[in-house]
Amino acid sequence: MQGYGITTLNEFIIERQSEFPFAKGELSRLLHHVGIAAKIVNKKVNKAGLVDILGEAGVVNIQGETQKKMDVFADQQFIGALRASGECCGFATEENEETIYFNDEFSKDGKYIFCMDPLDGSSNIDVNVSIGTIFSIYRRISPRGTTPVMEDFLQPGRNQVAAGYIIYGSSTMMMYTTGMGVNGFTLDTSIGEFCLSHINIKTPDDGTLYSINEGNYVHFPLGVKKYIKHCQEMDPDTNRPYSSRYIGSLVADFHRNLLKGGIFLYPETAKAPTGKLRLVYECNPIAYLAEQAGGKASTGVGCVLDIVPESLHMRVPFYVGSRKMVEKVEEFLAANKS
Ligand code: AHM
Ligand code: MG
Repeated sequence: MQGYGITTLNEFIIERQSEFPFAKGELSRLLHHVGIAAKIVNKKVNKAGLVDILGEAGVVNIQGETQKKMDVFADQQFIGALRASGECCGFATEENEETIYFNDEFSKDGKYIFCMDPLDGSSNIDVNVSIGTIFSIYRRISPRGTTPVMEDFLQPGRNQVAAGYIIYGSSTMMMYTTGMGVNGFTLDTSIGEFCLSHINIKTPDDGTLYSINEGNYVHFPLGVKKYIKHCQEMDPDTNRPYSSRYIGSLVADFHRNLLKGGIFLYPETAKAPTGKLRLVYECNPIAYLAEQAGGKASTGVGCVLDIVPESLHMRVPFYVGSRKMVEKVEEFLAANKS
């Protein structure tokens, strides 16, 4: 579609493939299929408000299937599309306790592991607030042609070969990185294509937005409490007080802060003593994007991407966004150990 003055996601993926020596097109095909699944899920998400009006929810449809919950639908769409690509040998998702793989030769030959949160922030669907899909891709460690093993899934975030998210918002966008910067594509619904709209995104080194669920304030570590006060204090030199912005959808909160400059915080709380967000398919992909855009992601004591996951659904405290803001909260945490 370049002749028309736009670059589609597929054009871009193919162009970029030549930057990787020895690339055989497998990752390109995989990303292409992510784009297809994203369009299908987008269509469904946009219909969410109509479901009740049309009387679809919970009833048996014409094929005899019961209407599925939106996050289960998204999960199945992505797994289905990526299985069809033949490039993935295994999946780990928020919707499934165990890893998923298929026992056919085609799937076993896949080179990649795909981890995702198919519909993050799904409690926001019913109220027309932005939600997202987060994904992370690893090269398998086990030999091709065999069934994937747990070590394939429990790799540190540094090993990611690609990561990204799709935000279903006032427009639908896909942002992804393959380790050479972050690029963003906006879905043009009139032609049904993701079109390059944000090239090589760099997040501001410092920002004026902080995003945290302050309802949990009394349970936060002392360092976080003090950091929040720091954000609220007056200091014209550093543009404080900062503004508080919290949607409660990680993708939407991160996306805004990435473009405008800010920090997202989800510390440990009484209800979530090791944090709420999942390392493998929420924090790692977002951390990789943040670093690729010049930002930073921390657990408060170290880099998110360096952690070797202990289990598929492991949770960690998560601080991500503009580099200087993340470093500042780390300073507060180090100086106020409880
Ligand atoms: P989910 O995976 O069950 O949707 O939960 C993850 C979401 C994130 O999108 C968001 O950052 C966080 O939960 C909000 O949690 P809280 O409601 O505790 O502020
Ligand atoms: Mg989630």
